[in-house]
Amino acid sequence: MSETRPGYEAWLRYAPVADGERLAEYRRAFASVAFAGGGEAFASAVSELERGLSGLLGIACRASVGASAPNRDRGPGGATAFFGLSKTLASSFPEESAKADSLGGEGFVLRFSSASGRLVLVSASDRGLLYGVFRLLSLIRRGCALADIDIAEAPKVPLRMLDHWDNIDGSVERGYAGLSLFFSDGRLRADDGRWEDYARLLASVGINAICPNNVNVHAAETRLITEEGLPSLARLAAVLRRWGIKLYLSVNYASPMELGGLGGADPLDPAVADFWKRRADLIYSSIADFGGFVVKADSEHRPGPFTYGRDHAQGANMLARALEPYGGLVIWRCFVYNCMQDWRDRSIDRARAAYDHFLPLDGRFADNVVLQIKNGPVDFQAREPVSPLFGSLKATNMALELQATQEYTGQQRHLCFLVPQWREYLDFETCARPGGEGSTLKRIIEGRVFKGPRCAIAAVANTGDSDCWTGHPLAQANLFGFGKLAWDPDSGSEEICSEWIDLSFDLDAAGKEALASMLLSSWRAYESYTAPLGVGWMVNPNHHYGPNVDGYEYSPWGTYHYADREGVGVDRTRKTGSGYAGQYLGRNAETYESLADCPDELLLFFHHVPYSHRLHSGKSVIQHIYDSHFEGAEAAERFRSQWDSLKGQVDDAVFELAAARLREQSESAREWRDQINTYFYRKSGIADEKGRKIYP
Ligand code: GCV
Repeated sequence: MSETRPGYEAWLRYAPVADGERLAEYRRAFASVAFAGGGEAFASAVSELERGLSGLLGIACRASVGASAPNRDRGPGGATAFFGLSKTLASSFPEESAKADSLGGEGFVLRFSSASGRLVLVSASDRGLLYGVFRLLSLIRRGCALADIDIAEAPKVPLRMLDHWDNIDGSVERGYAGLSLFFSDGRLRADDGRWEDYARLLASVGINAICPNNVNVHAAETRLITEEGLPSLARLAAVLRRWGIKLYLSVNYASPMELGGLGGADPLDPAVADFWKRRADLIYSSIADFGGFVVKADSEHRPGPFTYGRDHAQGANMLARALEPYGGLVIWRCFVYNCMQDWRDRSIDRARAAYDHFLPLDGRFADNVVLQIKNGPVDFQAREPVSPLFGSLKATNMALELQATQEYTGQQRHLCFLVPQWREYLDFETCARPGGEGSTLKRIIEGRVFKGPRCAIAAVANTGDSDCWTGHPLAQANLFGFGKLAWDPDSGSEEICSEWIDLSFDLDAAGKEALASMLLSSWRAYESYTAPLGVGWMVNPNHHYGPNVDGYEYSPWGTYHYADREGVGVDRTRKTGSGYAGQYLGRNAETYESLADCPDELLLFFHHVPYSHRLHSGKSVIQHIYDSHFEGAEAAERFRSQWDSLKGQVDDAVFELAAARLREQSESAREWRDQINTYFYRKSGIADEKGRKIYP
């Protein structure tokens, strides 16, 4: 299937190793391969190794598979590479097996011994074995010397999830990569092999859970958890299971009414609790390892417990009790705010909402409830501060929700590599611990600061049925990068970027450098030609693509910039504004509150300032707006020529596809530049110091 679909293999290309010496070394190491173990993902690990070695080394690896310990000795009948579960390899490789056991269910030990010439991969589980095989294949693809292979690792975040916003008619809310991979025409699609390929791709970067349907659960999707919907979902779950991925579902909070014929969905009504208990029994009778529910309640017109005068702890805990006997989770979203705000009413600040709703409930959620919190307080803008719920919630399981689908970051028509943005969020020090150190966002979602075992990271998926999965071939880097960061939130942007490039393309050194430079500068470029200094929005309403400075200014959505002839920005200080800055802890509250200390890139998120206000950079706000918009548009133009320099080194169809998108990006960036610059020139009447063309 892949041959006819440009970009389909993504980073699992397994293109032949070119270095002859290395090739010979690898071929020797895999002359005879022994596998020992079992489990759902075990067969996937075996087949992936065979597939990978055939592509990379051109050898048909003769994996001998058995449930018992293979013969460790070399020589006739002995193997050169051993892959197995710790319980089966314990007698042959005691040290590696003990280490693997200490790493838990998803960890692995991968080691080559130069003395014996043997390679061993051990894990306590079949899933860990699968992750180890993918790691080994990526090392081979990148030309790593066998003698350097000595890895013992486990994922740092237990639940690593992709949330699809797919509707059962096949459309995808905020989807920019074609139609749904899962649904079409009101039902689950027939599996044409793509689910398996998708699951492989996700497993290769350690993703271990997906939710296939939109958090906005409409009438038809509500029926997924019925006798008619579940058998087909069980088909999907079976494919995912082979790749260590659990299936979750978004559910409609009003299901007791829509499916159960009840008069309401009050979480304290025993009939409602009973409805969900019976529903859980039904679901688990079809999908024994079902992950749980994702719930968007009392948000953007979705039903929820507020209707019954109940709070979200009562709502979530009622569902949690139904899933608890099966080990299921309730992933309860904190994206709760008033979307019917009167723009005239300056006392309401949407940014405050999640904290105001959820902080008072800290400690009241059941153990199998995880609160899923968007990275920022508003909605996945190019730049937002980290949600102040992180650090403030101390007795609640938390999931960080990122958005890989580029709703507000160019809709996969613009190149915007989001890993550097996510890195900044993950490194944010929440100041939750006394002394204000040791409580970064990454440590919180690893479960190392507060309540932990169920902490999670999730991204809204950027995939669909487009040939290359992500619409824009270079947007694959965001999917790859999300998996890598979820596995290890300390991974660096440069390292993720260069690994993705190495695995996905065959570029010479200059080509690698050009592509890395494009990717690594793309988020800041996007930020600089769109809404300035953290103020956000300024996009066309509804579809959110392209500039429209006042598009949301007089709307009910709570997304304003308050530009007038004197200045721009939202006063969120305690002293004179909405008080949002006070939701942060310790020095963060002080920093954001203070006009003098607030970082430039978030200035207009926290303060309303005159255009003449001096930034830390030394520029006035208006000059920054002009400069950044000229520079951003220039960067987008530069991306085109950088990409052009790769012609001939990249598959033609992939090259053309990306080239067309980069052309569109540079045109769109010019439009952003001119609309934003003209708007602020007209408002302020202040000319560009550098005398560049600003349309009057
Ligand atoms: C799924 C934003 C998006 C909506 C999305 C919502 C959410 O408002 O524009 O499309 O709905 O976030 O995260 O629930």
